[in-house]
Amino acid sequence: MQTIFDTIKKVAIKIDDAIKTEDLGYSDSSNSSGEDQLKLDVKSDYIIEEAFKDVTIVKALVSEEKEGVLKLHEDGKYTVCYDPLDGSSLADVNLSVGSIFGIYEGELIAENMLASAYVVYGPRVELVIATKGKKPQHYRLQEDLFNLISDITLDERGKLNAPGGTQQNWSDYHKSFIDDLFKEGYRLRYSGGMVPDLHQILLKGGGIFSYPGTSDKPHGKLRQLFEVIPFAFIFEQAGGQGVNDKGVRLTELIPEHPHDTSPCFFGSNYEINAMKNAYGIKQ
Ligand code: P6P
Repeated sequence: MQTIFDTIKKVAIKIDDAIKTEDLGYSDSSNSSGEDQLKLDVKSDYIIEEAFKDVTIVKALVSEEKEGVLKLHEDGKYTVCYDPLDGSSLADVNLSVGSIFGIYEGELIAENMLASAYVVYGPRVELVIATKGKKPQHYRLQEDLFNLISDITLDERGKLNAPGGTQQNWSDYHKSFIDDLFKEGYRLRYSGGMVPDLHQILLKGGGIFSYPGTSDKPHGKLRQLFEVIPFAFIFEQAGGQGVNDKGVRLTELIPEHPHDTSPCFFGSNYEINAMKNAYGIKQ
């Protein structure tokens, strides 16, 4: 597995360089979800695909930017599912963006995830890696080396509230849940980039990020394989929770299609339990 993490480190340096030096315009293509692709989306996907081609323990790649499965090595053990540049449109207003990786063995279902990782491209390039049974590890790129900064542990209760989705399309009970958190003094921290928004909650001790089912997106917006399950794995390893709108652990999801989405809530225990109460979920 270490070879996979080392490859992610190499990819992170190349994508960070591309963000800083390449054209931020739109390509003439769209991704498998029908979203217009930035040239950076295509370039980041290419960088990752090229980097993993020589990693013989990787059986296949599945990218958020493409349909289907790219078979690499017949005798490989792991499948790497990734979002090459999540929130890429934020790069052209100079906000942080990220890459997300889920490492699976066998069928692409949440319980087969062995590790996940994400990279934040911001004022610094930072990397978080989570493996089963260990606290997530936080690294920072310093002179082309990723140095270990610390393990990540969420407090039982935090102070940050990152409410995603279009507010006019929230359910009444979701709106009152979010409003109640603000009445308790939570601070709004939402950039529109899942990776930096969740990174901030993880590093600042806790809180909650929510992207609920809404009237325009009843199954949420964020993809199970590439975004939701990898972060749920990290939040659970950090002592928090990741659940859907029924209170089901996102690390138990069984995607029917590689691009399935899910309503998602990631946070410390206090906030997730408050969400379950607001959603009428028995605890
Ligand atoms: P909204 C970025 O496009 C993204 O996929 C995530 O990074 C982010 O959390 C979410 O969408 C933002 O969506 O609807 O709040 O703009």
